[in-house]
Amino acid sequence: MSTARYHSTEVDLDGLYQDMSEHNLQPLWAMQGLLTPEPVPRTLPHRWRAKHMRALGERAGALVPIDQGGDRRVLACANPGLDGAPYATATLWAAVQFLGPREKAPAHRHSPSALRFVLEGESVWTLIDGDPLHMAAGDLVLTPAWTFHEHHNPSDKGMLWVDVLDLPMVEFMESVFFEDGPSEDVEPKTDLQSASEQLYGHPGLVPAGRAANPSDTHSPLLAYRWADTDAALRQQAAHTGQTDVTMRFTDPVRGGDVMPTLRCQMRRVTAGTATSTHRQTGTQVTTVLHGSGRITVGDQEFDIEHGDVIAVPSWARTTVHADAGSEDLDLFTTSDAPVLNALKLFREEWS
Ligand code: GTQ
Ligand code: FE2
Repeated sequence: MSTARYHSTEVDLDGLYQDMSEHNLQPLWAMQGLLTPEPVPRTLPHRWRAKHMRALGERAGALVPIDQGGDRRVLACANPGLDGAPYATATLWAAVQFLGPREKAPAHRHSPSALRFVLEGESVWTLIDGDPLHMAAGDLVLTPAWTFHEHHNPSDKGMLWVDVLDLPMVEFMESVFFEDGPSEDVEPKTDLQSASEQLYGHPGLVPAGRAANPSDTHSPLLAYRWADTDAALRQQAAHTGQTDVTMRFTDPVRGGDVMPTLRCQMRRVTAGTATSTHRQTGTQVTTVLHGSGRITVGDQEFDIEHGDVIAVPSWARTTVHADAGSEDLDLFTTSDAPVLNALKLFREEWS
């Protein structure tokens, strides 16, 4: 493997480029598209349709038992701009995970941070460092970096959710670590409330004298329940009279985002209305929980409905239309904004 060889019609210069390439050196003066006036994303605007993912997931369920086909029945959203990489955007992994009746995805941990956003069902428990977290439609469940996690479905109904991970960022920083968990065959505890929610799940209250672990950089609250998110959106809309409202999921102890690399927000667009246009640096992945409509991302327009996943490239303008005569459009979005913020790269614009 050697580096790119630059060319010139001038014989001396061409010879210089040839010799430079032999020493793996390149001339900045001949490069183009390096310091661009604005971001030039490789990520393309894209929509993965729920109906396709569901049909293919069901086929995988029949063909790939979880114990044989690997640990997790996950269909990764692969952005067509990323040369075949299994990434939804340049910075975010997004996937749909299926867990059939009585299936279990075994314990493991990894340096990338993860979250699950539940599309359907209410039969799965995910254990985060042993703490059992129930998963039901509309819930957000965090799997912070390096926490052990495993998924159990003790029911006779299948279940489906969206995973988002910061894996592309961690891979880019050449810092991926993975470890299998101890394989025990004990049935997990299935308390209806996790320890994390018992301690940190009360609005405006955190346990005094029980400082969150100072080495933790993530929210000690690991589940954000749909009933709370729904009420917050409904009341924000009622109070402000706005037809486009957003709630950000935050760390109840430190304030700020739920995990160091990932920002999570839920947006509600009233049926029959359109939003103004927005763009931000960094990439986003959006999942449709309720309603239907259209989203314009850059120069693409996509019809969207429950379960669809949409990739938004950096600095691409987005506008949302919620269908009239349908439910309000509820959109769950994960972005890399905390990372861009920390690096002073975050910009956003409404128009
Ligand atoms: O459920 O633990 O989509 O480790 C990718 C990697 C899900 C998981 C993914 C994972 C998981
Ligand atoms: Fe995992």
